[in-house]
Amino acid sequence: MQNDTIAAVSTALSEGGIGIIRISGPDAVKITDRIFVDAKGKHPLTTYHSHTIHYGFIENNKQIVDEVMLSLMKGPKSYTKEDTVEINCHGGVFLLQKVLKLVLENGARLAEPGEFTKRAFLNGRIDLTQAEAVMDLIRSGNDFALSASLRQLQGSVKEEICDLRAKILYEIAFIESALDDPEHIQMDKYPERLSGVIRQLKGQIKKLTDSFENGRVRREGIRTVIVGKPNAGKSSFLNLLAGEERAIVTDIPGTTRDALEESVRLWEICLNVVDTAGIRESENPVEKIGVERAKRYADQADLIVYMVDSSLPLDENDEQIMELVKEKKVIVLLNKNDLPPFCDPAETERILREKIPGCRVIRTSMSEKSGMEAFADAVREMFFSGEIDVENDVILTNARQEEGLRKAFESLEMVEKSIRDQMPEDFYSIDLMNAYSSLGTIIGEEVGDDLVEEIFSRFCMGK
Ligand SMILES: Nc1nc2c(ncn2[C@@H]2O[C@H](COP(=O)(O)OP(=O)(O)OP(=O)(O)O)[C@@H](O)[C@H]2O)c(=O)[nH]1
Ligand SMILES: [Mg+2]
Repeated sequence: MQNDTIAAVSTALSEGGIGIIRISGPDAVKITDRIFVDAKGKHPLTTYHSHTIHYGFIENNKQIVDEVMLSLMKGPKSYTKEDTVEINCHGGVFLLQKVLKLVLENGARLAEPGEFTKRAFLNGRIDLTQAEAVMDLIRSGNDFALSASLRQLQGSVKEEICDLRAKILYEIAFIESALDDPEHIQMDKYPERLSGVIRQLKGQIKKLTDSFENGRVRREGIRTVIVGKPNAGKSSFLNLLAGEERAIVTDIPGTTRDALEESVRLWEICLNVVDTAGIRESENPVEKIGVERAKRYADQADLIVYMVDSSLPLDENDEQIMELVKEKKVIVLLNKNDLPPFCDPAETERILREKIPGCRVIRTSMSEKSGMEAFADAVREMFFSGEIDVENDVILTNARQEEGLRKAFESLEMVEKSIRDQMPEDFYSIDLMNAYSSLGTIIGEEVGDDLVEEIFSRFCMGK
């Protein structure tokens, strides 16, 4: 336990409704008691029970500084496991700073960035994975990152890693005891059995590593790829989403040649939108490359926006596109509905739904900027219903964690090699031990002090 008491403003410093000052450490109650009075002007803080909230005032030399609500959480049942007091002030940067200054003058020290979370970690309240999740939570720009962070906080990564480590430890223990007591523990068939275990462990690690990739995608947003024939209005759509003239728009079919990426926010959801070259048979070598690239992007998309010019008939190029995207999550935009349609839009819709099962169809006009709300609603609905959710397993969101997994994987491959080369059993345990400690770095067991410092110094102030 740390023996000093720290304090910081733990909400964003803005002219918001309320702001919170958090105080943690052995003297948290004593310090706050000096400046907090209840409605009767008494200093009752030391008589309050833990986990209670109180109305009162922050006072300085008998002058009221602010009217506050105060929460009291005595350790170990607090975030840091220490005595913690939170003062909910009325806000305003100036007032918050004034109250904080009073707290510091009365014996607390200003917390370093991330120091509350660091204490939570050092006091065993959370592991390193969870601590990093808090940091991501603070920073996360959108709700996907938020849900991933929240689940990490609940320790899903930790559980998975602990499970892996327990299995490895079992094998190490088995080998060690067999070497100690060869008369009673048989090793005859052991290499075969160990191979099986290693294969399974590698599979488990591989899954975690893959989820890292998804975690990255999540932070960046849903990979959304706009496809369609030339001139359908794809680049116009990107520009409308982006709110600026990102892509060149002309009435010449084949304007866009290269893929163009843009990050777009739809309320709480972040899309990573790629505008691509219009797909059609072409002899032009540059356009051909663009079309190939468009197809590749489409293949990797979480969400396809298929742009159709509804003033023109569906043709063989559309056939090709429908074939390309039929297994994807697709929103079809029947665009240019300011123009007379080529045929009854209902008929076009019917064909599209038949060719792309489960697709959604929205009528839009880029020139009149209509249909954008309906598009946003469709994306939200698909996301929140889980339809375009790539997240199903544990999600890793951090490069250091991935590094630990990679090393563990390599160590397990070394064990496999030793088995193949018929090396003596103690060779297995060396690499198993390495795998064990690499995995440990992910959850903060086996971490050097400097690494701990590094991670926590990246935290925001007051968390
Ligand atoms: N009337 C009308 N014209 C539109 C609409 N959307 C786009 N256009 C026009 O259609 C032409 C092509 O638009 P773009 O956005 O460049 O189409 P694109 O799909 O990116 O075309 P390529 O890059 O060639 O594949 C431009 O002249 C736009 O102004 C619409 O909703 N209504
Ligand atoms: Mg274009």
